[in-house]
Amino acid sequence: MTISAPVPVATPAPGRHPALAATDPELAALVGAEERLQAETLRLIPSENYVSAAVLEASGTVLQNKYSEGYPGRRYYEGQQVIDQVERLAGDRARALFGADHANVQPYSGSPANLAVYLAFAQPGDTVMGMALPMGGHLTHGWGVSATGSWFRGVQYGVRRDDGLIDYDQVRDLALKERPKVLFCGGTALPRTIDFAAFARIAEEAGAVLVADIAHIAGLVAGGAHPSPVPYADVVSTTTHKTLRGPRGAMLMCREEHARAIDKAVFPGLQGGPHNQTTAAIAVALHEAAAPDFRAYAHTVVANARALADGLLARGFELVSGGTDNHLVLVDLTSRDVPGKTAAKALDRAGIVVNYNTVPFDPRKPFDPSGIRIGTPSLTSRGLLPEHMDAVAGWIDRSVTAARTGDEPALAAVRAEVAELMAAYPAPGLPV
Ligand code: DSN
Repeated sequence: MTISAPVPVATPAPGRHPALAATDPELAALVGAEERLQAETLRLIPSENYVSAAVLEASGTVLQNKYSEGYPGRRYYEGQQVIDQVERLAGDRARALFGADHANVQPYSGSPANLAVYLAFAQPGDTVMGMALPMGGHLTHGWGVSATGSWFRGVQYGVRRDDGLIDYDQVRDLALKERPKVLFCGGTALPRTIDFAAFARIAEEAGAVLVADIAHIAGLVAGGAHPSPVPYADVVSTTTHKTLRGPRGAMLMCREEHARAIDKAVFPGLQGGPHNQTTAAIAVALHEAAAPDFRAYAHTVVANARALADGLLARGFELVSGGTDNHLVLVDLTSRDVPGKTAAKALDRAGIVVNYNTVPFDPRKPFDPSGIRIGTPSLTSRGLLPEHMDAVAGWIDRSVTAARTGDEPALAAVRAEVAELMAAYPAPGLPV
């Protein structure tokens, strides 16, 4: 394997958490172990990333110490001279980056953000519509085991059996039949471009509020590597920690006409005080995402995913929808005769971190499904390029084969090769 010399992305100092080590060595050791794990492994979970050292610093500041229920200029606590500015900065940067009328940066994470959307636009028992979880949707898009599928009447669309793509005519038929109050598009295992204009036409015809959940692709949208839903959707919901590469948090953006309803639903409808240290770190991430090199990052994420998909296809893997347009690849392992969970666990032993995942029309149970889901946001943050993806596909191939035959030495050999490559590409924000 020939690998070109990497540009180091971070060289953090040793002895990184002295106060923590002195106060709680047990916890400090765990943090150190996680840092090592993140540094040494090839992390392919598409919803994960490496935040920058600046984002890490912002999320560990004394902003943590403040309570600030309410919104800038309208708080229920005094002493908000600085916090108001932090939250305004984050909101302004979100609006500027995505071109949205309004941004609420307070949701604690993606699920509370989506719950706030229901609170704003629906009553318990109302019909809501989203993509089914096993088809690539999210729990909070009305799936039965989630509050969103039990407090509301969730109707669900999927993808076509033959090509793994969304059938927009089918979505339209279902929406016109069911007349949902809220229609969600987006998901967690969708490898293809979402046609937001088509969803907007359907929502308008059906009289539904259209919510684009771009948690997975927010960084691609910000970097111009996926079309933006902002011109089409009433509300855009996103986490901030996936391709957007910020702290664990979320944002809701919407048209001006919905701003009051969304703000009221987040606070006081659903949440108490915002996590100000997270708001600050979101502001930093949005600042980073507005820089020209983030555009390059977003496009490289997609180029890497395509190259990885090609490498897997060349080795005979079956991919849902036949490939990818974005940051993720959904692999159906049925023809390899290895359950997804067995493969994911073997890959983990080989230093390659993925998650097992249902594939559309999966005959297996969600806790041991037929597929694995892999993505390129993290490895791209470490500086890997399309030229590296054939090696990654080769490691996945060898590990999946070893999973079937129980060949632990083969997994150990892959792990050593992975560690060697990762050592040459330091992780942002982690010790080298
Ligand atoms: N956001 C989901 C994921 O894609 O991992 C989990 O809810």
